[in-house]
Amino acid sequence: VEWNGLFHDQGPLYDNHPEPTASQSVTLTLRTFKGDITSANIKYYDEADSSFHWVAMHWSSNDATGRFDYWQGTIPASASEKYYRFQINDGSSTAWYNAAGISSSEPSSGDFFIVPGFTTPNWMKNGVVYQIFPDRFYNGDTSNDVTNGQYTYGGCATEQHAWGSSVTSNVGGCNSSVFFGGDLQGVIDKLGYIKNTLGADIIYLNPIFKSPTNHKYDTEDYTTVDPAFGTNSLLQTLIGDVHSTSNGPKGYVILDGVFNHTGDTHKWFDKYNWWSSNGAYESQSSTWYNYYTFQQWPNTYSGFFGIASMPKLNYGASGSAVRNAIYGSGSSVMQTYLKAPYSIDGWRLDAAQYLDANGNNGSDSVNHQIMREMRTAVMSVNPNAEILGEFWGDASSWLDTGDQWDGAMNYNGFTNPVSEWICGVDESGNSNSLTPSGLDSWLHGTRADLPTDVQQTMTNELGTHDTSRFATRCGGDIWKTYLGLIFQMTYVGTPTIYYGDEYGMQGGNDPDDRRTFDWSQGTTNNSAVALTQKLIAIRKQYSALRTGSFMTLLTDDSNHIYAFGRFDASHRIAVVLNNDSSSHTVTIPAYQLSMTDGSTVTDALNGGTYTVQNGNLTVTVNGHYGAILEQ
Ligand code: ARE
Ligand code: CA
Repeated sequence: VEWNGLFHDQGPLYDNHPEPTASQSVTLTLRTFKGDITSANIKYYDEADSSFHWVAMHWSSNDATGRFDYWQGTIPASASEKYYRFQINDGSSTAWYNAAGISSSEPSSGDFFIVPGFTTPNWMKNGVVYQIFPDRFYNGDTSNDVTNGQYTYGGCATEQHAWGSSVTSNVGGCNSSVFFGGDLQGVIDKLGYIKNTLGADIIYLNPIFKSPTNHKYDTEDYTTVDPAFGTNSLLQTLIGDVHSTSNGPKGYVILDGVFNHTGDTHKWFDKYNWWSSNGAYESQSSTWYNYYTFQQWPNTYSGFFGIASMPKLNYGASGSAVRNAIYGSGSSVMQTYLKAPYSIDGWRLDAAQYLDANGNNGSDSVNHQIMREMRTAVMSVNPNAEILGEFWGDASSWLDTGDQWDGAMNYNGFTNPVSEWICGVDESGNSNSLTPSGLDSWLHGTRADLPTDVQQTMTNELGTHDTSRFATRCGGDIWKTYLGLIFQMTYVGTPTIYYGDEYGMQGGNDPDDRRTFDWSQGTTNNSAVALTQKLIAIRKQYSALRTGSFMTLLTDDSNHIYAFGRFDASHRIAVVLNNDSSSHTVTIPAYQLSMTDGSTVTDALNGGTYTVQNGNLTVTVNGHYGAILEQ
């Protein structure tokens, strides 16, 4: 069997129902070189009977170039989750093919997934996220700025900023104590920049509820927007403006759900007696005493990473008061903001892996049980909502069964490998480099762990508020930012821009990665912003880049070239990325995308055209740049 001819994935040309209902059968297509094989079978495992089943495939057609055969087989409809692989025979040899790759012996893991009834939101698959750390984005209302001494504790920290002067009213440690006045009015004022100039349509806001720190991961009151950010009614205005089509594309809003812990100033805990009622810290007979885990009351209790200002919530058993308060039916935090008059579109779950019932930072079965209940509660209010988990490793145990999250922040399958390849350091700034072939196998492996519809809603970040800035990891070379942006906007998953990364904002680790946005750069006069605008427009134009198949075309380790295809019924696109500092003339196997000899492609980035010859395309790509060749 010629491995180089084999292809299957759950893109629209190869799988008629990547997200089937329980009553839809799934017809799979497998590609081989023409005449190469004598038979092929689907071997699938069905959770319903915990057994493998075989489906013989039949020849169905040839591709446009005549180089390939398509074989098809159908897995019958049912409600149970299934996993499948292919067995391919040519009379003398057998090959096995699944999501993890091709082998001559049968694999024991890495199969493709079928999860009937599980769908991830189309708007998330098709959108581009813009992530905002509100205190640092834009000060739209100076009347609500934090004033010196508003929160009273020590003082420290200097940070580098483009505007504003820091205010050192300090609760929560040095780095959390400087405020720059950014707010929700500032986001409203800059929606034109986000939606029209850039073309991003999903706003993910870092925490906005009342809290004494600039990052607001230590919630004081889930029911109230922080007064320095605005009011609850201004939040409604913001969401309405994002949803509105009068100022650009219809948009969506995702809020940061910090539910592993509260702040120690929350009334449930009330360490400093800011509230008139008794919190758990103040009295063992407090209504909320069981909301937390005390090893020794009052001063020894479980906190996020042991941080005293972030006492961990104890989720207890099903039906507990904490579960009801956070996601129960009715006026729980999660349901309230999903419903009118707010109608947010999704939650990002902060520190999601740690939600538990014993204060241990992560007790798996309880955690997964909580996540299942949370999904049910969210979907009952808005079945189109996005649940985005924060997890830095392989998040498949929350994603593969379709009953917990829709996607996760893609540190593991995007941020880290891309940073290592382009910048030569990982997301934490440690030296580590990758070759194109190392990069390709990393990306392939992380995709293979996830159902296709999940791959398409993993959020692909160059950086976040928890990592150093991509531009800084890459030594301030703006060309590497260009290459990072081209990669991000053409790869599988929801591109997620951390405010400022679109112009190459610099910054080291937290808190230096939260500098104020330099609005003199927030225009298409900035070359990286102009490129971002163009790339988002290209991504919006071609569904192949969003929900199409992915095929590796070239890994050239000595020239630092990585090329891949994205394609569906409408378009075939070859993306060529050059991570060398000099330009290279690259030949890629266009026939693999069924591009016919004599046909032309156009580089969507610069308008250049090229003709397919002898099955190949030859294109010259600038150093630290890319080509997006479409037909
Ligand atoms: C503050 C200071 C820091 C200081 C820290 C500890 O700013 O300089 O080191 O305190 O004293 C929020 C704020 C932070 C704040 C923190 C504590 O944004 O500024 O730090 O609260 O007060 C792990 C967790 C993951 C977490 C990251 C940061 O698993 O959940 O660490 N991310 C979320 C948010 C954060 C937020 C919190 C959680 C708390 O996104 O912004 O911090 O609500 C590996 C591991 C990961 C680990 C990752 C990073 O990859 O696998 O598990 O993530 O490294 O360390
Ligand atoms: Ca302000």
